[in-house]
Amino acid sequence: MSLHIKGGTIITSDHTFVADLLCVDGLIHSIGENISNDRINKDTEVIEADGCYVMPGGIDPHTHMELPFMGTVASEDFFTGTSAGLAGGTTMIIDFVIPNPQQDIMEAYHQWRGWAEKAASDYSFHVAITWWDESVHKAMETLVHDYGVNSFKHFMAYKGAIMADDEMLVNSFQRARELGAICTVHAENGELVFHLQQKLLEQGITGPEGHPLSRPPAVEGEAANRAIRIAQVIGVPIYVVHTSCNDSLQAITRARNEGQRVFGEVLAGHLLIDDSVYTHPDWDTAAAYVMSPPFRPKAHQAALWRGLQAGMLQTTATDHCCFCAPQKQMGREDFTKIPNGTAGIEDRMQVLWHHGVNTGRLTKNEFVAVTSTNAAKIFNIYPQKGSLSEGADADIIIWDPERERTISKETHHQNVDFNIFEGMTVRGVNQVTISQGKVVYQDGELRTERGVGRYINRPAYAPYYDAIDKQMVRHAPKAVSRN
Ligand code: URQ
Ligand code: ZN
Ligand code: ZN
Repeated sequence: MSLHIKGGTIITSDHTFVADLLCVDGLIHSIGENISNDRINKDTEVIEADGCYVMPGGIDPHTHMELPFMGTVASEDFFTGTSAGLAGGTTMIIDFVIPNPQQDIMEAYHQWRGWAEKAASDYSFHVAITWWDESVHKAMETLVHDYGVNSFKHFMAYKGAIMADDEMLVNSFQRARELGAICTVHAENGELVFHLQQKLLEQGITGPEGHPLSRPPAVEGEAANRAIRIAQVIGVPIYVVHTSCNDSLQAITRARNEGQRVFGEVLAGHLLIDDSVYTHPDWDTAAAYVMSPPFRPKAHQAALWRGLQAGMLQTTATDHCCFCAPQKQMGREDFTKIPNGTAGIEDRMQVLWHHGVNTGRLTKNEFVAVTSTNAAKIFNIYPQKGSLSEGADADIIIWDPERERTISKETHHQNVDFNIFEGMTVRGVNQVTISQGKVVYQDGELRTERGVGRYINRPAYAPYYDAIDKQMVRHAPKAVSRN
Protein backbone atom coordinates (compact mmCIF):
# COMPACT_ATOMS: atom_id res chain seq x y z
CA MET A 1 0.00 0.00 0.00
CA SER A 2 1.44 3.39 -0.96
CA LEU A 3 0.56 6.98 -0.11
CA HIS A 4 1.87 9.99 -2.02
CA ILE A 5 1.83 13.38 -0.30
CA LYS A 6 2.36 16.09 -2.89
CA GLY A 7 3.06 19.79 -2.86
CA GLY A 8 3.49 20.28 0.88
CA THR A 9 6.14 22.17 2.82
CA ILE A 10 8.03 19.74 5.01
CA ILE A 11 8.84 20.97 8.51
CA THR A 12 11.27 18.99 10.63
CA SER A 13 12.89 20.01 13.91
CA ASP A 14 15.73 21.63 12.01
CA HIS A 15 14.74 22.07 8.36
CA THR A 16 11.97 23.56 6.19
CA PHE A 17 11.69 22.64 2.51
CA VAL A 18 9.18 21.94 -0.25
CA ALA A 19 9.10 18.30 -1.29
CA ASP A 20 6.83 15.35 -1.94
CA LEU A 21 6.79 12.34 0.30
CA LEU A 22 6.06 8.72 -0.63
CA CYS A 23 5.04 6.18 2.01
CA VAL A 24 5.12 2.46 1.27
CA ASP A 25 3.92 -0.30 3.62
CA GLY A 26 3.85 1.95 6.67
CA LEU A 27 7.31 3.50 6.23
CA ILE A 28 8.55 6.69 4.61
CA HIS A 29 10.01 5.42 1.33
CA SER A 30 11.25 8.59 -0.37
CA ILE A 31 11.28 12.35 0.01
CA GLY A 32 11.97 14.74 -2.84
CA GLU A 33 10.58 16.77 -5.71
CA ASN A 34 8.70 14.88 -8.44
CA ILE A 35 9.18 11.42 -6.97
CA SER A 36 8.65 8.75 -9.56
CA ASN A 37 9.09 5.03 -9.04
CA ASP A 38 7.18 1.81 -9.55
CA ARG A 39 5.62 2.01 -6.10
CA ILE A 40 3.51 4.87 -7.42
CA ASN A 41 0.71 3.21 -9.31
CA LYS A 42 -3.03 3.34 -9.85
CA ASP A 43 -3.64 2.09 -6.29
CA THR A 44 -1.51 4.80 -4.72
CA GLU A 45 -3.50 7.16 -2.51
CA VAL A 46 -2.60 10.76 -3.30
CA ILE A 47 -2.96 13.71 -0.92
CA GLU A 48 -2.57 17.19 -2.33
CA ALA A 49 -0.85 19.17 0.46
CA ASP A 50 -0.40 22.51 -1.29
CA GLY A 51 -0.46 25.35 1.22
CA CYS A 52 -0.05 22.90 4.08
CA TYR A 53 2.83 21.85 6.30
CA VAL A 54 3.93 18.22 6.47
CA MET A 55 5.32 17.36 9.93
CA PRO A 56 6.15 14.34 12.08
CA GLY A 57 3.15 13.14 14.06
CA GLY A 58 3.12 14.31 17.66
CA ILE A 59 4.52 12.13 20.44
CA ASP A 60 2.86 12.55 23.84
CA PRO A 61 5.40 11.20 26.36
CA HIS A 62 3.01 11.40 29.31
CA THR A 63 -0.47 9.79 29.34
CA HIS A 64 -2.47 7.59 31.68
CA MET A 65 -5.11 5.67 29.77
CA GLU A 66 -7.55 3.67 31.97
CA LEU A 67 -5.37 4.30 35.01
CA PRO A 68 -6.69 2.79 38.28
CA PHE A 69 -6.13 5.73 40.66
CA MET A 70 -7.53 7.16 43.92
CA GLY A 71 -10.27 4.55 44.12
CA THR A 72 -11.52 4.80 40.54
CA VAL A 73 -10.33 4.23 36.94
CA ALA A 74 -9.59 6.94 34.39
CA SER A 75 -12.49 7.19 31.91
CA GLU A 76 -10.30 7.17 28.76
CA ASP A 77 -9.11 3.79 27.55
CA PHE A 78 -6.26 2.96 25.20
CA PHE A 79 -8.50 2.86 22.12
CA THR A 80 -10.53 6.02 22.74
CA GLY A 81 -7.50 7.91 24.04
CA THR A 82 -5.17 7.07 21.15
CA SER A 83 -8.04 7.77 18.73
CA ALA A 84 -8.53 11.20 20.27
CA GLY A 85 -4.79 11.73 19.99
CA LEU A 86 -4.87 10.86 16.28
CA ALA A 87 -7.77 13.29 15.80
CA GLY A 88 -5.49 16.02 17.17
CA GLY A 89 -2.29 15.00 15.38
CA THR A 90 -0.61 12.87 18.04
CA THR A 91 0.53 9.54 16.57
CA MET A 92 2.30 7.94 19.53
CA ILE A 93 1.98 7.92 23.32
CA ILE A 94 4.27 6.85 26.11
CA ASP A 95 2.04 5.74 28.96
CA PHE A 96 2.90 4.38 32.41
CA VAL A 97 2.88 1.03 34.12
CA ILE A 98 2.22 1.92 37.76
CA PRO A 99 2.43 -1.18 40.01
CA ASN A 100 0.65 -1.07 43.35
CA PRO A 101 3.15 -1.16 46.22
CA GLN A 102 4.21 -4.80 46.72
CA GLN A 103 2.67 -5.81 43.37
CA ASP A 104 5.00 -7.88 41.21
CA ILE A 105 6.46 -5.44 38.67
CA MET A 106 6.29 -7.90 35.78
CA GLU A 107 2.69 -8.78 36.62
CA ALA A 108 1.81 -5.07 36.47
CA TYR A 109 3.73 -4.68 33.21
CA HIS A 110 1.80 -7.50 31.52
CA GLN A 111 -1.47 -6.12 32.92
CA TRP A 112 -0.86 -2.78 31.19
CA ARG A 113 0.32 -4.46 28.02
CA GLY A 114 -3.01 -6.27 27.95
CA TRP A 115 -4.99 -3.07 28.35
CA ALA A 116 -2.99 -1.37 25.59
CA GLU A 117 -3.67 -4.07 22.99
CA LYS A 118 -6.80 -2.08 21.96
CA ALA A 119 -4.70 1.01 21.08
CA ALA A 120 -5.31 2.70 17.73
CA SER A 121 -1.79 4.17 17.50
CA ASP A 122 1.69 3.11 18.54
CA TYR A 123 2.60 3.24 22.23
CA SER A 124 5.28 2.50 24.77
CA PHE A 125 5.55 2.43 28.57
CA HIS A 126 7.56 4.09 31.29
CA VAL A 127 7.53 1.80 34.34
CA ALA A 128 7.00 3.33 37.78
CA ILE A 129 9.06 2.18 40.75
CA THR A 130 6.56 2.33 43.60
CA TRP A 131 8.28 0.00 46.08
CA TRP A 132 11.65 -1.70 46.45
CA ASP A 133 13.16 -5.07 47.13
CA GLU A 134 15.42 -7.50 45.34
CA SER A 135 12.62 -8.54 43.00
CA VAL A 136 12.23 -4.94 41.77
CA HIS A 137 15.99 -4.69 41.26
CA LYS A 138 15.83 -7.83 39.13
CA ALA A 139 12.65 -6.88 37.26
CA MET A 140 14.23 -3.62 36.11
CA GLU A 141 16.90 -5.65 34.31
CA THR A 142 14.30 -7.89 32.71
CA LEU A 143 12.32 -4.88 31.52
CA VAL A 144 15.38 -3.22 29.98
CA HIS A 145 16.92 -6.32 28.44
CA ASP A 146 13.80 -8.16 27.32
CA TYR A 147 10.93 -5.67 27.00
CA GLY A 148 12.40 -2.50 25.52
CA VAL A 149 11.84 -0.30 28.57
CA ASN A 150 14.47 2.44 28.97
CA SER A 151 12.75 4.77 31.45
CA PHE A 152 11.65 4.36 35.05
CA LYS A 153 9.21 6.75 36.75
CA HIS A 154 9.27 7.86 40.37
CA PHE A 155 6.34 9.60 42.08
CA MET A 156 7.76 11.76 44.89
CA ALA A 157 4.16 12.69 45.76
CA TYR A 158 1.16 10.55 46.79
CA LYS A 159 2.25 9.60 50.31
CA GLY A 160 0.65 6.41 51.55
CA ALA A 161 0.14 5.21 47.98
CA ILE A 162 2.84 5.17 45.29
CA MET A 163 5.31 7.68 46.74
CA ALA A 164 9.02 6.97 46.37
CA ASP A 165 11.17 8.10 49.30
CA ASP A 166 14.86 9.01 49.04
CA GLU A 167 16.00 5.46 49.73
CA MET A 168 13.91 4.19 46.82
CA LEU A 169 15.15 7.00 44.59
CA VAL A 170 18.78 6.16 45.37
CA ASN A 171 18.30 2.41 44.88
CA SER A 172 16.32 2.81 41.67
CA PHE A 173 18.54 5.52 40.17
CA GLN A 174 21.61 3.39 40.83
CA ARG A 175 19.93 0.41 39.18
CA ALA A 176 18.84 2.53 36.22
CA ARG A 177 22.43 3.69 35.76
CA GLU A 178 23.69 0.12 35.70
CA LEU A 179 21.08 -0.70 33.06
CA GLY A 180 21.50 2.42 30.93
CA ALA A 181 17.98 3.66 31.60
CA ILE A 182 16.69 7.19 32.20
CA CYS A 183 14.92 8.19 35.42
CA THR A 184 11.79 10.33 35.35
CA VAL A 185 10.17 11.99 38.35
CA HIS A 186 6.88 13.49 39.42
CA ALA A 187 8.55 16.12 41.59
CA GLU A 188 6.41 17.14 44.55
CA ASN A 189 7.43 16.63 48.17
CA GLY A 190 4.76 14.18 49.28
CA GLU A 191 5.40 14.71 52.99
CA LEU A 192 4.84 18.47 52.67
CA VAL A 193 1.72 17.92 50.57
CA PHE A 194 0.29 15.59 53.21
CA HIS A 195 1.15 18.06 56.00
CA LEU A 196 -0.48 21.00 54.22
CA GLN A 197 -3.55 18.93 53.29
CA GLN A 198 -4.16 18.10 56.96
CA LYS A 199 -3.71 21.73 58.01
CA LEU A 200 -6.14 22.98 55.35
CA LEU A 201 -8.78 20.40 56.26
CA GLU A 202 -8.42 21.33 59.93
CA GLN A 203 -9.06 24.95 58.90
CA GLY A 204 -12.28 23.81 57.21
CA ILE A 205 -11.01 24.26 53.67
CA THR A 206 -12.47 21.21 51.93
CA GLY A 207 -13.21 22.54 48.42
CA PRO A 208 -11.04 22.39 45.26
CA GLU A 209 -9.49 25.71 46.27
CA GLY A 210 -7.56 23.70 48.85
CA HIS A 211 -5.78 21.67 46.18
CA PRO A 212 -3.26 24.30 44.96
CA LEU A 213 -2.85 25.59 48.52
CA SER A 214 -1.63 22.13 49.57
CA ARG A 215 0.99 21.95 46.77
CA PRO A 216 2.61 25.40 46.38
CA PRO A 217 5.50 25.88 43.90
CA ALA A 218 8.08 25.49 46.70
CA VAL A 219 6.86 21.90 47.24
CA GLU A 220 7.65 21.16 43.58
CA GLY A 221 10.87 23.13 43.49
CA GLU A 222 12.28 21.29 46.52
CA ALA A 223 11.50 17.87 45.08
CA ALA A 224 12.80 18.71 41.62
CA ASN A 225 16.08 19.95 43.03
CA ARG A 226 16.41 16.93 45.35
CA ALA A 227 15.79 14.45 42.52
CA ILE A 228 18.20 16.31 40.23
CA ARG A 229 20.92 16.28 42.89
CA ILE A 230 20.44 12.59 43.60
CA ALA A 231 20.69 11.92 39.86
CA GLN A 232 23.86 14.02 39.70
CA VAL A 233 25.57 12.09 42.50
CA ILE A 234 24.46 8.67 41.16
CA GLY A 235 25.34 9.65 37.57
CA VAL A 236 22.06 9.03 35.76
CA PRO A 237 20.11 11.22 33.32
CA ILE A 238 16.89 12.58 34.76
CA TYR A 239 13.67 13.78 33.15
CA VAL A 240 11.35 15.98 35.21
CA VAL A 241 7.74 15.43 34.10
CA HIS A 242 5.05 18.13 34.15
CA THR A 243 7.31 21.00 35.20
CA SER A 244 4.57 23.42 36.25
CA CYS A 245 6.31 26.38 37.86
CA ASN A 246 9.34 28.59 37.93
CA ASP A 247 10.67 26.88 41.05
CA SER A 248 11.26 23.53 39.35
CA LEU A 249 12.23 25.25 36.10
CA GLN A 250 15.03 27.06 37.97
CA ALA A 251 16.24 23.77 39.44
CA ILE A 252 16.41 22.31 35.92
CA THR A 253 18.07 25.44 34.52
CA ARG A 254 20.75 25.52 37.21
CA ALA A 255 21.63 21.87 36.62
CA ARG A 256 21.66 22.14 32.84
CA ASN A 257 23.87 25.22 33.06
CA GLU A 258 26.29 23.09 35.09
CA GLY A 259 26.37 20.46 32.34
CA GLN A 260 24.15 17.89 34.04
CA ARG A 261 21.97 15.69 31.80
CA VAL A 262 18.55 16.92 32.94
CA PHE A 263 15.47 17.09 30.73
CA GLY A 264 12.25 18.99 31.43
CA GLU A 265 8.71 18.34 30.23
CA VAL A 266 5.89 20.87 30.32
CA LEU A 267 2.18 20.22 29.85
CA ALA A 268 0.13 22.21 27.35
CA GLY A 269 -2.26 22.95 30.23
CA HIS A 270 0.41 24.38 32.51
CA LEU A 271 1.51 26.73 29.71
CA LEU A 272 -1.99 28.19 29.27
CA ILE A 273 -4.15 27.80 32.38
CA ASP A 274 -3.72 29.61 35.71
CA ASP A 275 -4.87 28.87 39.24
CA SER A 276 -7.97 31.06 39.08
CA VAL A 277 -9.83 27.96 37.91
CA TYR A 278 -9.80 26.61 41.49
CA THR A 279 -11.94 29.45 42.84
CA HIS A 280 -14.62 28.97 40.17
CA PRO A 281 -18.02 29.27 41.90
CA ASP A 282 -19.21 26.00 40.37
CA TRP A 283 -17.75 23.07 42.36
CA ASP A 284 -17.72 20.65 39.42
CA THR A 285 -15.85 23.14 37.24
CA ALA A 286 -13.21 23.85 39.88
CA ALA A 287 -12.83 20.12 40.62
CA ALA A 288 -12.45 19.31 36.91
CA TYR A 289 -9.13 21.20 36.96
CA VAL A 290 -7.75 19.27 39.94
CA MET A 291 -4.54 17.67 38.80
CA SER A 292 -1.03 17.53 40.24
CA PRO A 293 0.98 19.64 40.10
CA PRO A 294 -1.84 22.18 40.08
CA PHE A 295 -2.29 25.03 37.63
CA ARG A 296 -0.25 27.97 38.86
CA PRO A 297 -0.49 31.78 39.13
CA LYS A 298 -0.06 33.55 35.78
CA ALA A 299 3.62 34.48 36.24
CA HIS A 300 4.56 30.81 36.06
CA GLN A 301 3.05 30.37 32.60
CA ALA A 302 5.30 33.14 31.24
CA ALA A 303 8.32 31.52 32.90
CA LEU A 304 7.47 28.13 31.40
CA TRP A 305 7.16 29.61 27.89
CA ARG A 306 10.58 31.19 28.34
CA GLY A 307 11.95 27.86 29.55
CA LEU A 308 10.57 26.16 26.44
CA GLN A 309 11.98 28.87 24.14
CA ALA A 310 15.37 28.77 25.89
CA GLY A 311 15.66 25.00 25.53
CA MET A 312 15.56 24.38 29.28
CA LEU A 313 12.33 22.43 28.73
CA GLN A 314 12.58 19.99 25.84
CA THR A 315 9.21 18.28 25.53
CA THR A 316 5.50 19.01 25.81
CA ALA A 317 2.93 16.50 27.01
CA THR A 318 -0.57 16.33 28.41
CA ASP A 319 -0.60 13.93 31.38
CA HIS A 320 -3.90 12.84 29.85
CA CYS A 321 -5.69 11.25 32.82
CA CYS A 322 -9.48 11.67 32.62
CA PHE A 323 -12.09 11.58 35.34
CA CYS A 324 -15.72 12.56 34.71
CA ALA A 325 -17.79 14.72 37.07
CA PRO A 326 -19.31 11.81 39.04
CA GLN A 327 -15.78 10.54 39.69
CA LYS A 328 -14.53 13.97 40.75
CA GLN A 329 -17.52 14.10 43.15
CA MET A 330 -15.72 11.47 45.25
CA GLY A 331 -13.98 14.50 46.80
CA ARG A 332 -17.15 16.54 47.32
CA GLU A 333 -16.49 16.85 51.07
CA ASP A 334 -12.70 16.59 50.98
CA PHE A 335 -10.53 17.97 48.16
CA THR A 336 -7.77 15.43 48.89
CA LYS A 337 -10.15 12.75 47.60
CA ILE A 338 -10.85 14.39 44.21
CA PRO A 339 -9.23 12.07 41.62
CA ASN A 340 -6.28 13.99 40.22
CA GLY A 341 -6.12 14.34 36.48
CA THR A 342 -7.16 16.30 33.39
CA ALA A 343 -7.37 15.60 29.66
CA GLY A 344 -5.55 17.17 26.72
CA ILE A 345 -4.28 14.61 24.23
CA GLU A 346 -6.58 15.83 21.43
CA ASP A 347 -5.75 19.52 21.85
CA ARG A 348 -2.03 19.65 22.70
CA MET A 349 -0.72 20.10 19.15
CA GLN A 350 -3.26 22.76 18.21
CA VAL A 351 -3.06 24.86 21.37
CA LEU A 352 0.75 24.80 21.17
CA TRP A 353 0.70 25.84 17.51
CA HIS A 354 -1.77 28.65 18.18
CA HIS A 355 -0.16 29.99 21.37
CA GLY A 356 3.38 29.04 20.36
CA VAL A 357 3.88 29.49 16.61
CA ASN A 358 1.14 32.04 15.89
CA THR A 359 2.48 34.28 18.66
CA GLY A 360 6.13 33.92 17.63
CA ARG A 361 7.13 32.16 20.86
CA LEU A 362 8.14 29.09 18.83
CA THR A 363 9.35 28.69 15.28
CA LYS A 364 7.68 25.96 13.24
CA ASN A 365 10.84 23.87 13.62
CA GLU A 366 10.85 24.34 17.38
CA PHE A 367 7.19 23.29 17.42
CA VAL A 368 8.18 19.99 15.79
CA ALA A 369 11.04 19.60 18.23
CA VAL A 370 8.98 20.08 21.37
CA THR A 371 5.93 18.11 20.23
CA SER A 372 7.71 15.15 18.68
CA THR A 373 11.42 14.99 17.86
CA ASN A 374 12.91 15.76 21.27
CA ALA A 375 10.82 13.11 23.01
CA ALA A 376 11.91 10.58 20.38
CA LYS A 377 15.57 11.46 20.97
CA ILE A 378 15.42 11.48 24.76
CA PHE A 379 13.62 8.13 24.89
CA ASN A 380 15.83 6.67 22.15
CA ILE A 381 13.34 5.92 19.39
CA TYR A 382 14.64 8.52 16.91
CA PRO A 383 14.63 8.50 13.87
CA GLN A 384 12.08 5.65 13.73
CA LYS A 385 9.80 8.12 15.49
CA GLY A 386 9.83 11.91 15.56
CA SER A 387 11.38 12.34 12.12
CA LEU A 388 10.48 12.58 8.44
CA SER A 389 13.29 10.51 7.00
CA GLU A 390 13.52 7.55 4.65
CA GLY A 391 12.89 4.36 6.59
CA ALA A 392 11.12 6.08 9.46
CA ASP A 393 7.60 5.10 10.49
CA ALA A 394 5.06 6.96 8.37
CA ASP A 395 3.48 8.86 11.26
CA ILE A 396 2.73 12.20 9.63
CA ILE A 397 0.42 15.19 10.03
CA ILE A 398 -0.66 17.54 7.28
CA TRP A 399 -1.20 20.88 8.89
CA ASP A 400 -3.47 23.65 7.58
CA PRO A 401 -2.16 26.84 9.22
CA GLU A 402 -5.29 28.83 8.36
CA ARG A 403 -8.00 26.41 9.44
CA GLU A 404 -9.68 27.32 12.74
CA ARG A 405 -11.32 25.18 15.43
CA THR A 406 -13.09 26.06 18.66
CA ILE A 407 -12.30 23.49 21.33
CA SER A 408 -15.24 22.01 23.23
CA LYS A 409 -16.27 18.92 25.13
CA GLU A 410 -19.30 18.91 22.80
CA THR A 411 -17.13 18.10 19.82
CA HIS A 412 -13.94 16.53 21.16
CA HIS A 413 -13.29 12.81 20.79
CA GLN A 414 -11.89 12.41 24.33
CA ASN A 415 -13.95 10.18 26.57
CA VAL A 416 -14.47 12.77 29.29
CA ASP A 417 -17.22 15.28 30.06
CA PHE A 418 -14.95 18.30 30.43
CA ASN A 419 -12.32 20.12 28.38
CA ILE A 420 -9.77 22.32 30.17
CA PHE A 421 -9.46 24.41 26.97
CA GLU A 422 -13.26 24.82 26.58
CA GLY A 423 -14.17 27.63 24.18
CA MET A 424 -10.61 28.30 23.03
CA THR A 425 -10.41 29.06 19.30
CA VAL A 426 -7.18 27.98 17.66
CA ARG A 427 -5.86 28.72 14.18
CA GLY A 428 -3.78 25.94 12.67
CA VAL A 429 -5.01 22.35 12.81
CA ASN A 430 -4.12 19.00 11.37
CA GLN A 431 -6.20 18.48 8.24
CA VAL A 432 -4.89 14.90 7.94
CA THR A 433 -3.30 12.45 10.36
CA ILE A 434 -1.38 9.49 8.96
CA SER A 435 -0.46 6.60 11.24
CA GLN A 436 1.71 3.72 10.03
CA GLY A 437 1.23 5.04 6.48
CA LYS A 438 -2.58 5.04 6.66
CA VAL A 439 -4.91 8.04 6.72
CA VAL A 440 -6.71 7.72 10.05
CA TYR A 441 -8.11 11.24 10.27
CA GLN A 442 -9.09 13.61 7.45
CA ASP A 443 -11.18 16.79 7.47
CA GLY A 444 -12.94 15.90 10.69
CA GLU A 445 -13.53 12.25 9.90
CA LEU A 446 -11.82 9.83 12.31
CA ARG A 447 -11.11 6.39 10.85
CA THR A 448 -9.15 4.65 13.61
CA GLU A 449 -8.99 0.91 14.09
CA ARG A 450 -9.02 -0.82 17.46
CA GLY A 451 -5.84 -2.78 18.12
CA VAL A 452 -3.64 -1.67 15.22
CA GLY A 453 -1.32 0.22 17.58
CA ARG A 454 2.05 -1.43 18.15
CA TYR A 455 4.22 -1.61 21.23
CA ILE A 456 7.43 0.30 20.53
CA ASN A 457 10.65 -0.96 22.11
CA ARG A 458 12.96 1.71 23.44
CA PRO A 459 16.62 0.59 23.70
CA ALA A 460 18.75 1.49 26.71
CA TYR A 461 21.86 3.65 26.60
CA ALA A 462 20.42 6.60 24.73
CA PRO A 463 23.14 8.60 22.94
CA TYR A 464 23.88 11.00 25.83
CA TYR A 465 24.52 8.15 28.23
CA ASP A 466 28.16 7.55 27.36
CA ALA A 467 28.79 11.26 27.93
CA ILE A 468 27.67 10.74 31.52
CA ASP A 469 29.91 7.70 31.88
CA LYS A 470 32.92 9.71 30.69
CA GLN A 471 32.13 12.45 33.21
CA MET A 472 31.84 9.83 35.96
CA VAL A 473 35.15 8.22 35.03
CA ARG A 474 36.84 11.61 35.24
CA HIS A 475 35.73 11.89 38.84
CA ALA A 476 36.26 8.24 39.70
CA PRO A 477 37.17 7.87 43.39
CA LYS A 478 40.65 6.57 44.21
CA ALA A 479 41.74 4.93 47.45
CA VAL A 480 44.80 6.42 49.15
CA SER A 481 47.52 3.88 49.77
CA ARG A 482 49.04 4.30 53.20
CA ASN A 483 51.97 2.47 54.70
O1 URQ B 1 0.48 12.37 38.85
C1 URQ B 1 0.24 11.95 37.71
O2 URQ B 1 0.92 12.27 36.76
C2 URQ B 1 -0.93 11.03 37.43
C3 URQ B 1 -1.37 10.27 38.65
C4 URQ B 1 -2.07 11.81 36.79
N1 URQ B 1 -2.70 12.77 37.67
C5 URQ B 1 -2.28 14.05 37.83
O3 URQ B 1 -2.88 14.79 38.58
N2 URQ B 1 -1.23 14.47 37.19
ZN1 ZN C 1 2.50 13.15 37.86
ZN1 ZN D 1 1.15 11.62 35.01
